[in-house]
Amino acid sequence: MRRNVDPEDDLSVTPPKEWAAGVPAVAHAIEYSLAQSGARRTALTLLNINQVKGFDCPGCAWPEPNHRLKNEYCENGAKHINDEATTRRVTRAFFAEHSVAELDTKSDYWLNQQGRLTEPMVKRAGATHYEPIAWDDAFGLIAEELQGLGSPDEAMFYTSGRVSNEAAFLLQLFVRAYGTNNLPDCSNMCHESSGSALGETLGIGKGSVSLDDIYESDLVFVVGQNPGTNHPRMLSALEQTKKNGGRIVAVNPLPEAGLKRFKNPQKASGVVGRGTTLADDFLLIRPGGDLALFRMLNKLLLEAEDAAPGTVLDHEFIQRDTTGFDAFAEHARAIEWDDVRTATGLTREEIERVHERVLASKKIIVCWAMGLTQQRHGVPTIREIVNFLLLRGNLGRPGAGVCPVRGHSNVQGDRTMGIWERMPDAFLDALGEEFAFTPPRNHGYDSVNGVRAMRDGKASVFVGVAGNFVRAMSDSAVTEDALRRCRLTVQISTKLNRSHTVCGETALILPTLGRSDRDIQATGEQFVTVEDSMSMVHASRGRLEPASPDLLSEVAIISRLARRTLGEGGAIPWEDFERDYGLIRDRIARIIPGFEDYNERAQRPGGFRLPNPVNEGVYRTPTGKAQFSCNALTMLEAPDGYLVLQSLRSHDQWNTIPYAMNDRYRGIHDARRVVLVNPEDLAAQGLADQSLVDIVSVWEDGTERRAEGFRVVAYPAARGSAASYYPETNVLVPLDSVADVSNTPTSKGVIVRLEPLPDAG
Ligand SMILES: Nc1nc2c(c(=O)[nH]1)N[C@H]1C(S)=C(S)[C@@H](COP(=O)(O)OP(=O)(O)OC[C@H]3O[C@@H](n4cnc5c(=O)[nH]c(N)nc54)[C@H](O)[C@@H]3O)O[C@H]1N2
Ligand SMILES: Nc1nc2c(c(=O)[nH]1)N[C@H]1C(S)=C(S)[C@@H](COP(=O)(O)OP(=O)(O)OC[C@H]3O[C@@H](n4cnc5c(=O)[nH]c(N)nc54)[C@H](O)[C@@H]3O)O[C@H]1N2
Ligand code: SF4
Ligand SMILES: [Mo]
Repeated sequence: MRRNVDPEDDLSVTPPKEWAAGVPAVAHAIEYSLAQSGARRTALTLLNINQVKGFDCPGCAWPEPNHRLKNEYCENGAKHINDEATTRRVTRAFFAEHSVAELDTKSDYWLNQQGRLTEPMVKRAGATHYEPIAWDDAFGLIAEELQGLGSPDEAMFYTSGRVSNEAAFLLQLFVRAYGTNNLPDCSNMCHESSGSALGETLGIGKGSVSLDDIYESDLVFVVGQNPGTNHPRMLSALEQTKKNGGRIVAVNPLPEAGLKRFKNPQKASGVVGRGTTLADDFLLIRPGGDLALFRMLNKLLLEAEDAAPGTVLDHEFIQRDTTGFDAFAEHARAIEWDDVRTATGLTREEIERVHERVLASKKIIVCWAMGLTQQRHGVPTIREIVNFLLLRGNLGRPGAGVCPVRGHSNVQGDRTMGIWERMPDAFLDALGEEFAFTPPRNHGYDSVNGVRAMRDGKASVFVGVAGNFVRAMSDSAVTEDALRRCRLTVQISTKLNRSHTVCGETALILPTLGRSDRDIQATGEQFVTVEDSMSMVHASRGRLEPASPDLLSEVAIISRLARRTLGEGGAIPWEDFERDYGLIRDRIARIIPGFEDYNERAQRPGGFRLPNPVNEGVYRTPTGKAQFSCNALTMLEAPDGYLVLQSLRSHDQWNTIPYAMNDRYRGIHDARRVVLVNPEDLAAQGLADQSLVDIVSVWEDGTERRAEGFRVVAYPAARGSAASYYPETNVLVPLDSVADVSNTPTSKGVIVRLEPLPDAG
């Protein structure tokens, strides 16, 4: 399981940074760009990121402001785009030289550094190497496998959130016309808990706020999120909040630099000055303590209302827009300070200070990301946050609302387009009517159930559209074994990754255009569209010469595969869709609400915003109201000698792909196999700073999982917690360790012990 780390770890540690961004950030990005793509291409790519006539940044889902500057990107956006725009190439000669077994010993870093994929490749059953295959033969091979299955439910089609709306719409259409809802996606491992909790309580699984709301807010909570690394331009928005007099509360077990102070690289003051202090309060919470925190904040609000009736709660809103208040209020009052202290590790004073801020604020927004969603009780935690906002009517008005900050640049759009194993009947009805077929109704596999199905022999064909499923999923050993059991695995990818080396009996690599590549079809140059975290939909146009003349676009690959699998002449005009993406958008406009005049509106500067009914006081819940809920207190309890491990992102990686071995803001250099632990916890365990350990996780059924050879680093993290990078630590997350309701792997809540090793270094 352990693969070479390349380059070898050579750890050095400096004190964690107190601020994020500024000139070093930009300089680091340019350095990476030049190494990957040379000066001219670098200039061309950077000039086009997030420009009205350019392409959408393939990084995160944070929205672009309406008034765009010349350099409307961050350090990490520049790194992502240049990783795609690299001039390095993986050719047939490369695959002839390296066997699959040899490639499988290489690190994730090394695989990615080989460059862009250039032509379709096949690994035939029993073969040791990938060899070239013509596009038509590749489609024929997949079609034959799909047609030969006992049931369409024996195949699954994974999507990662970089896929455009057009490709995503075609994919789900193909998969449903073929006969299954097996559409697992990266959302299952990401914001599924947000979708579940918001869907239940507000009737729509999306955020309700816009960028203007962030600017206008009196108080923004940033919970379980590290924007300095993962949504860097969110810091510019928070800077604006502060400038307008708003306040920020950060809740996190790590004192993340980006939440503390920000030096804006787009402003002269950010380059030379001290920057803006962001978090007014920083709650260094124990992992998994957020449910207890928000329950206590809610109890304090109820008590404040008791003390001064009519002054604290928004009775009119509660009366008009919500249901379930009485039961909630009774339940909320039952929480005790002792339990909150144990669950959160926070003092009463810290929480009461935040409560005072809440009382002083008329417009509150709560932002969150993986620190909440990847906990076992992520769904009830987010429901409790909804309770918190409902109490004072912080929904559907300017400066207030829910803000799950989404990950991949189009992960939200993919869901809107129907990439979900459980799309509602209204969508399936409309789809079936438009294209004259009967979509299947039984729910498909999500990511966790997909692995179970492959493991148990119930599914044997895996098709991945973007992403790196085998490294993204939990329980690496189990997931790898499951994929190896498949008859056929197909990966539609831009770059080499582990999902190409851990593959089925027969395996295909289908190389495709990236966001930045020019996309020319029979009717001319095409654009695609994406939806950001705040429901803005807009066009994205590739500008660069494609990495190879043999690449097909995702739309072309899916259309041709559909024609081969389903046969010619059905009611779905696949060939026309491939020729003119505008025709795909016309169909989307006909069946998905909010997309009227799609082709025209997508091309306006900034695009258009999809309506969120919550902002009109409309709740698509069974009661037609926003739902208060009662959420039992759950906390993560590690036995003596154990810690709660979270697996997170370093500053120099994009999900499963390390770009370099550094995590600058946290002061980690030239190493990834590190685990950050509070010095007092290290002392209690008799471990010296920078000593070598295995991380061992224990699961309820008594099984143990091991990640070998990590250096402990004394770090000012919350007591009882540990942090280490993903994907190296995915081996520790049991497949059955999932969030209640959402089935999301609990990547942020793994109970582990650290076993000292004799130190060779
Ligand atoms: N540069 C870069 N940008 C990215 C990505 C990337 O890999 N690289 N990935 C993209 C994707 S797909 C996503 S989903 C987002 C992810 O964005 P984030 O959610 O910011 O990503 P993580 O690195 O997983 O960080 C989780 C944060 O939650 C905190 N945390 C962990 N457990 C808890 C807890 O129990 N309670 C609280 N309050 N906090 C907790 C951690 O300390 C950390 O600060 O980023 C997107 N943007
Ligand atoms: N332990 C742990 N596990 C986690 C997480 C965690 O925090 N901890 N986070 C989870 C989260 S939030 C997510 S979203 C998943 C991420 O899971 P994925 O989305 O599956 O993984 P990525 O690393 O983003 O995928 C990178 C690959 O995508 C391909 N690619 C890039 N751009 C394109 C493109 O434009 N088109 C195509 N076709 N392919 C492209 C490249 O080949 C590249 O190698 O991981 C999850 N897993
Ligand atoms: S904040 Fe996200 S979307 Fe914006 S430039 Fe940076 S990585 Fe790209
Ligand atoms: Mo994500």
